[in-house]
Amino acid sequence: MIRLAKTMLVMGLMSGLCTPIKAINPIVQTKYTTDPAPMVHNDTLYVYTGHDEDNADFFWMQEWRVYSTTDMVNWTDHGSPLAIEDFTWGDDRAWAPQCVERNDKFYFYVPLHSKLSGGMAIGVAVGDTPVGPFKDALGHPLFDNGSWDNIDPTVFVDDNGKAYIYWGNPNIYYAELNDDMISLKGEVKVLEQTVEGFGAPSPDKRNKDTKYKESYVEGPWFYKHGKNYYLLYASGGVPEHISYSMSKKPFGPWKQMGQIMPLSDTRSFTNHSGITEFKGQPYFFYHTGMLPGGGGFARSVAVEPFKYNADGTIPEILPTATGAPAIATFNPYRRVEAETIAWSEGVDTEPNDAVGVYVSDIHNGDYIKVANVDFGKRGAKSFGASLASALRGGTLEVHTDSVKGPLMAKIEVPHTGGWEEWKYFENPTTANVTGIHDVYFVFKGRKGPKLFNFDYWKFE
Ligand code: FUB
Repeated sequence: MIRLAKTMLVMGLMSGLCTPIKAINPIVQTKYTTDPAPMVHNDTLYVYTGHDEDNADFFWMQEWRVYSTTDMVNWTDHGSPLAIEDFTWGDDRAWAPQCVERNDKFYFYVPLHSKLSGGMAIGVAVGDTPVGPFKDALGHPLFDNGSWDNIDPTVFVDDNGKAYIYWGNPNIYYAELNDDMISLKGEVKVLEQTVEGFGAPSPDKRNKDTKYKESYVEGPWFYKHGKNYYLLYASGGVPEHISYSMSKKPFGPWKQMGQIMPLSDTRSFTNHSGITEFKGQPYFFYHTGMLPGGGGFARSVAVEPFKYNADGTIPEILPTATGAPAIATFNPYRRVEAETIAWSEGVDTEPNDAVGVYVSDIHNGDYIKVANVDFGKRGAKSFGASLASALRGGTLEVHTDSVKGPLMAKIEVPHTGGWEEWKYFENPTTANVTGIHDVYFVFKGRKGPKLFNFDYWKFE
């Protein structure tokens, strides 16, 4: 669990703003998240991430996670639908993933350490929904030759149905995928890097005494916008910034186009990017070390909106704490998973078989913010929530506009018989709130112990 005692200060410093309350970056505060891979499906934007363990001293990563949004400010935690354990042939390093859709199936490409070869390998899992469950599609790696280069797969399905995969550190590998998305068509090739194409020659041809500013390192992100193909990548050695190359064809020739996200003090020596367009707006995803306790092995995913230049090039994008503005209001008159969060402090999430992901580790003073909630013209009459406590519970207060804003509803949570013994509690609201507000679920109780777990809520 990540305690966010200094969060607001950090966010304020990062953005230079004095209104840190508007921070949405990093987009997940309950866990350290890495290597974002966005994907839009229907009306929802999903982000697939890695997960840095607390107190790690390397990328000892064990699972991949999924988060989604429909408004760009409130993110739902879908837990971890894929982990090292799902690949019998892999044993460590759940590094940068990407999930793509084809023919109503979702193909989840991942790098992980191979027990078979002793190097890194590329695996592919398949699922029927964007949030899984996912299963190893092959029972063996998609590509495994014993090399440590095999990390960070990126896949793109072109307008003509052809699918391509790129990956690699420090070499860039590429191949075409068959229509089944789980086998390679032809040989895997190594891309010849040049100064013109990638800011530096291929690694074995680089001059040791030359500093190549934009040289390719890792984390490719391959996609098309308009008539141009793009390969974004972490560049310049360590610490990394994000650069990109463009081409008129899927396999080049590539032209290096400069930096997208220059080096800045984000406390992470890696960066990893992904781009998608959602409801007509392009978004750039990346990671920083900007949560409290964050750093090189405790990274967090962030997002910035941007606009392509008229010629298709990408402008410089700087990390901010404010991130992307809301593109829709939030409807409170339905069951909402408690793990749908614009900002939180102190809490964590956990899964169980009965209810899926829920909010856990709730202590006195912790809170969850849900942004841009539209109560309409008439307001809400009652508030209900599904809660569980193995101890003496505590109080769930609902405030508007800030942690200490007007009280709108309150539930005294008793002992329910266990941390996963859920009971639904409902009370009349204490104030008639109309219009659009940020809502804060503020948790109060005895200092020290966990108070209760929180599964979902609803206004009537
Ligand atoms: O997250 C582990 C590794 O760090 C990724 O595979 C790289 O892209 C870098 O972000």
